[in-house]
Amino acid sequence: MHEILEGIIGIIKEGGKILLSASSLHAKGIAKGGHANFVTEYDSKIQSFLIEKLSILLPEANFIGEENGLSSFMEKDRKGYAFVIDPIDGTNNFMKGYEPSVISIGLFRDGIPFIGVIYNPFQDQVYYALRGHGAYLNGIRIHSSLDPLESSLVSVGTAPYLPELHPKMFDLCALYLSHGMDLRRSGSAAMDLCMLASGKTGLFFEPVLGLWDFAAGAVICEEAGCIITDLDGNPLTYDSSSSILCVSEGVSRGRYLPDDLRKA
Ligand code: 2AM
Ligand code: CA
Repeated sequence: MHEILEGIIGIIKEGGKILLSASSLHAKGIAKGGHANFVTEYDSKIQSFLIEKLSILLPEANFIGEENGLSSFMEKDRKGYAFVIDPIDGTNNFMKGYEPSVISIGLFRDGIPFIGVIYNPFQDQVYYALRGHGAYLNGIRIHSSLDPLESSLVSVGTAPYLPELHPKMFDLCALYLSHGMDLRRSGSAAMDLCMLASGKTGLFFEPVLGLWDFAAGAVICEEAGCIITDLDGNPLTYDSSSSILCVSEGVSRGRYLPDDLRKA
């Protein structure tokens, strides 16, 4: 499986070059047809590239992804291998030239993600993990922070596309701002999970995320000593969208669930 992991890392880095070339075109104002079309074009371009290369690497794998009507999780994906890919995570950042935007690739075996690879091409940073073998950033082992919640940064995903969730999201922001050190908002859930795995933050939450937003990051976080659940503390089922609450090893040693903090 280490060979498959190495293969995915090579492919994601090539995909990152496409993402970077798009952002430099963008910076020069060459793109025509508006932001949304530009992004759609690059989402599709990167996704097609990834599918082509990953299919050669592991021909028996299915694909689940955000773009171009790829399947959502189906019964067939519970058996064997399935790649869960997000060609550009942080789409709004990409549209605005606000970094980072990343590529995320998770590999499932029998319905559970066991390889996660996330590439931030702007800083040439590849985060990866193979279940049971630790988490790494550019070849160097990473571990989540041992700090408790009160001295940890908390990152939030705002679920901007679902206004009905905003009151709940702001309520959680207030709760974690009062129990943590401060709040951060990156715009990419995959990157938020990498920041947690590498010890920069202590807790990340978002009211709803797609499977492709968190699948790869979940493996990386768990291998870095984090605990990942939904916002009620239930284990993830990895078959659909979910709320996400992920904490570092240090934060996991104290109270951190919203209901527990409200009672405290
Ligand atoms: P994207 O950039 O690939 O769209 C931002 O809050 C995070 O939520 C990003 O990781 C973003 O992924 C993700 N996101 C955007 N639209 C979403 C949707 N409709 N459902 C779930 N997650 C979404
Ligand atoms: Ca995404």
